[in-house]
Amino acid sequence: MLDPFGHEVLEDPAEFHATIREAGAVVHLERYDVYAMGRYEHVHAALTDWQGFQSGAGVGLSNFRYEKPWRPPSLLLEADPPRHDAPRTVLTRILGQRALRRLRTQWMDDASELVDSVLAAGPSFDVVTALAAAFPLRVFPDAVGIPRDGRENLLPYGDHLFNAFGPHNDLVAAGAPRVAELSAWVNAQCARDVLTPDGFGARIWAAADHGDITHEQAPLVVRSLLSAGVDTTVHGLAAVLYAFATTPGAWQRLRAEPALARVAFDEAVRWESPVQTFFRTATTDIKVDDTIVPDGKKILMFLGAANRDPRRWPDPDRFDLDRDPSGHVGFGMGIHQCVGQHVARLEAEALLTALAARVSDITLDGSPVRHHNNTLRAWESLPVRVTAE
Ligand code: OW4
Repeated sequence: MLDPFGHEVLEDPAEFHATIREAGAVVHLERYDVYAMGRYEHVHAALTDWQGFQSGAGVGLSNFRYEKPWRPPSLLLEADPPRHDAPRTVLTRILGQRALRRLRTQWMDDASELVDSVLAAGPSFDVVTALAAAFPLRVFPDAVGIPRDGRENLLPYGDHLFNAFGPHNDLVAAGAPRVAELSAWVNAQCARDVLTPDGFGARIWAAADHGDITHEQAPLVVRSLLSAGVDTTVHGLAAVLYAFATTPGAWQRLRAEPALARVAFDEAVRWESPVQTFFRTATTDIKVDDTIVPDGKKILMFLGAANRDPRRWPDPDRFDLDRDPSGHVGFGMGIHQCVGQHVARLEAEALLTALAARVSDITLDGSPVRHHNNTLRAWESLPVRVTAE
């Protein structure tokens, strides 16, 4: 069997995903001694069963029962109830749709300004750097409230973090030299006195004052925003822009009905699954179909395979604005489901709306280049040509 974290699969996982789905509900991968799932039904069931499939032993390959984590575990991602719940409740409120209302106008204006400046430089550009990365980096760090200096560290930190959920392969080794420096910078941005008084970060500290979490927990909750909030949205936006550049008629459809921007983004998250995989750990011997997953073993859930499982999705490889993508597991499912998804959707809506108002066509203009990461499905470069009005 191929290495799910090898370059061949990272370049194009489709065939490997089909093999995993066809092999059964759950299949033992000898190379890593983990149990893999690729069918929607079973991935969904494992994500929902937080008591049987825990996160507290880590959601990467490394098993915190036996191995020391490379950084203090996330209070959200790498925790189980009851400890998970207080930080989760705090972030749910701070990142909820109601709380985001005050950002909406500003982000729509920011997106328009960014798109105008990109178009002013000409009709051909790399949509990853020019838009998919530029827009989140323009709005999200300000919304958290971190200083301007050092923001170039956010993407490399996230890239390494998402590599570190996988095995210790060449990708992790390549990131290792900068880990100490990047972690020190990220951790320093979580302190109360460096955060602006009106951002998500300040609200997390205010929740500590209010007694909802402890003051010791506050910086780690801020760290979750800086860990999970940048690379994910960059690659999610790249995915939806790639979908539009390669799906005949899709852009015209969005132009005719700009309110489709949000469902387009969700369909792209289903279709590309920017977060491809997460692990869980069996808390007891668990029977899945005819296989016993032994207590303490890691379960590798292929979100990307589940999101294209033909048992669940008609014509799954098609980016289709007429389907209802809700129920996809690209944001996870259950108690850990992406707490920042409304932020991501708002970023996507702002960027797509601004682009649709000014661009009548978008096509590839050269060969796209994948960025390989142990967890993320990503683009290094996506050259496009647009027709501006
Ligand atoms: C996808 C996620 C990813 C990476 C880090 C964290 C969360 C965190 N969610 O909480 O640090």
